[in-house]
Formats: sequence, structure tokens, C-alpha cells
Amino acid sequence: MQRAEPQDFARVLSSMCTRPHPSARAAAERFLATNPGDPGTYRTVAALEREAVELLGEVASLSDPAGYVTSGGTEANVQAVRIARNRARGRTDAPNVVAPESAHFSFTKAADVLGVELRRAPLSDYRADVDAMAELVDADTVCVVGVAGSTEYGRVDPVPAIADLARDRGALCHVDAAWGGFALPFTDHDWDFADAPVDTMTIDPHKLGRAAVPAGGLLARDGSLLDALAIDTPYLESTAQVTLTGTRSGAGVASAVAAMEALWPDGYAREEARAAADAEWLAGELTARGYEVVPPTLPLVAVDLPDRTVEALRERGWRLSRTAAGEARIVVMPHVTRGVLSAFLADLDRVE
Ligand code: 0PR
Repeated sequence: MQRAEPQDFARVLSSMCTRPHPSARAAAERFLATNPGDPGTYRTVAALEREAVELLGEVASLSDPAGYVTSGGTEANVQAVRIARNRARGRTDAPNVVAPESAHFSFTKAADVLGVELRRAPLSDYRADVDAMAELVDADTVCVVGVAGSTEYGRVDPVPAIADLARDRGALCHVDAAWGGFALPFTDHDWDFADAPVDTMTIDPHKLGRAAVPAGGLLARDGSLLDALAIDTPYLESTAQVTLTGTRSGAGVASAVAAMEALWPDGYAREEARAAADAEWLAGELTARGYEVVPPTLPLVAVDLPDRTVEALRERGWRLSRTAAGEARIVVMPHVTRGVLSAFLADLDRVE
């Protein structure tokens, strides 16, 4: 690879990752060759991981949090389902997980690798419909999932009602705030551990948290939930491991701490306000041009553009993805500034 450079973010509207915060980038470089998977040997990064979990707990309103820095939202979701499945051993031979249709495809992977049935309930106005979910819950349900910031439309499910449903039926409640988790504290949505009896949560520093990839987050209300994941590690100094991967990225852990120290809470609050205003502005501009827009809740705008328009924009270098229903998705990440959006609209006007 003759000095290949990573692609620039200037025209990337489809990504849930962004430029890392400068101190997160520097921390990632410093910790490149460390392995928090072996905390007995790599003690500094192990201590940093405890700090990362403390800080993630603050973001998600959980005092005394348990958890770890995962490789991403996928691993955190897989592990949450694994906790629920393992804790229900002896109670059911045919475990199932009930999730809204909007749940990320990582739950399909979780169901596949864990031998769990995934039941998806239809939505109502792009959010989980708790009555429809309740119909799918039965005695074999081990986990009920809510999404706080859906991948396609940025919607926030009614987490307290979902958590009540889980509790009433003896299942665990998992909230997937992989993307939304760093914006939601500055909104009036009920989504965190203080709002409801949530058991586990996915909240990813490498998305809106502005850490370097890979840095996902799994939080659990208490350490006993993680015990369901522990396996023995006979030849390491530490005697058990709860993570899915073995050797892990110390760069992700260190950069997560650096980003959260730099940005929690004021930096994230400022960015949430900026992104919310710019998403509203973009939605207004698109509506004024006659396009159908799914109004943003979190800073993600879905707009119905003709196929040929999306293709023409892609040819001009814009990286745009589509929802399953076909709308173009514009994720207003920190690199997607008003200037970027203005340039996008100018190109949209040119190609129409
Ligand atoms: N949960 C939610 C709500 C997500 O949106 C995602 C990823 C995950 C879990 C899984 O997280 P990891 O990808 O960290 O394992 N959502 C985006 C998606 O799949 C991820 C993404 C990121 C896509 C950057 C593109 C991209 O450039 O669409």
C-alpha cells in the first residue's frame, strides 16, 4: 500500500463514525500496542478501562456501573443477549428475544451465534410498539430490547414501558443506545438507567462519543449480570474473562477515556445542540424543495429522493446510504457541518 490515505470525511453523510477528537486520536496512538484483554500484564490500560466504564456510567446515569469497552455495538449487543440467555439456563431450552423491527442487524447475528430466536415486533410511527412487543413475549423470552436512537431513522423507543414489560414477564431489558447514547442526555427522552429498570445497555464511544474505532460500550446495572459471561482463564494473571474477544484494542479504550474527559458533558451538549439545529434546518430546506422528509428526532434526516438523484449525488462523491424503505439517510455527525450540508444542497439543486 503505497502510502494510502484514509478517505476524507468531507462528503460522508452515511456514517455513524466521525473524526476522532484530537486528544482521542493522540491517546489511541499512545496505546496502540496494549491489550486490555490481559489486565494483569497491561495494568495502565486496565485502569483506563475502569475509568471508561465510570464515565460511560455517568453518561447513562448509572452509579457504580459494570461493563467494558467492546469492539463495537455488535459485540455489546451480542453480549447482552448472551447474558440474558445464560441467566435463563434451566428455565428454558428455547430462549427468545423480543425486539422492535428497527433493531440493528447485530441482533440477527446475536440470535444466530447464540442459538436464540429473534422475534421482531412491528413499529408504530418508526418506534417500538409496546403492545405489539407484549404479544410476542412468552415464558421463553429472556430479553426485551429497546432502541434509543435507531440506525435508520434516529428514533427513540418508549424505554420505560419496554423495561416494565421485561420486568413483568421475568426477562432482562437491554437498551441499544449505540449511536444515540451521547446525544440523548441533552434531550428530554426517557432512555437511561435512571428512567427505568434497564439491565444492560450498548453505548458506543466510537460513534457520537468521538473516540477512535474500535471503542464500543457495554454497561450493566450490576456486576452480577456480567458473571453470566465469565469463563476461566487458567494461564493469565487474571482468572476469568467476560469479554467476547481475547486480545483487544487498548487504543480504543484509551481514546474513549480521552474523548469523554475532553467532551463530557459540555462538549457533547454543544455538539448535540449544533447537530439538532442543523438537522432541523436541513429537513426544512429539503421540505421546501418538495421532498418528503421523515422529521428528525435525533440528528438523522431521512428523505425520499429519486434513485437517479441519489446516483448523481454519489457520482459527485457524496456517500449516502438508504433505509430499507428506500429513503436516503443523512447522519448529522460532528463532521457534517452546516457548510457540508449547504454544499450538499447546492449539489442536489445542480443534479435535479
Ligand atoms: N446498534 C445500533 C443502533 C447501530 O446503529 C449500530 C451500527 C450497531 C448497534 C452496531 O455497531 P457496530 O457497527 O459498532 O458494531 N450502526 C451503523 C450501521 O450499521 C454503523 C455504521 C458505522 C455504518 C459507520 C456505517 C459507517 O460508516 O449502519
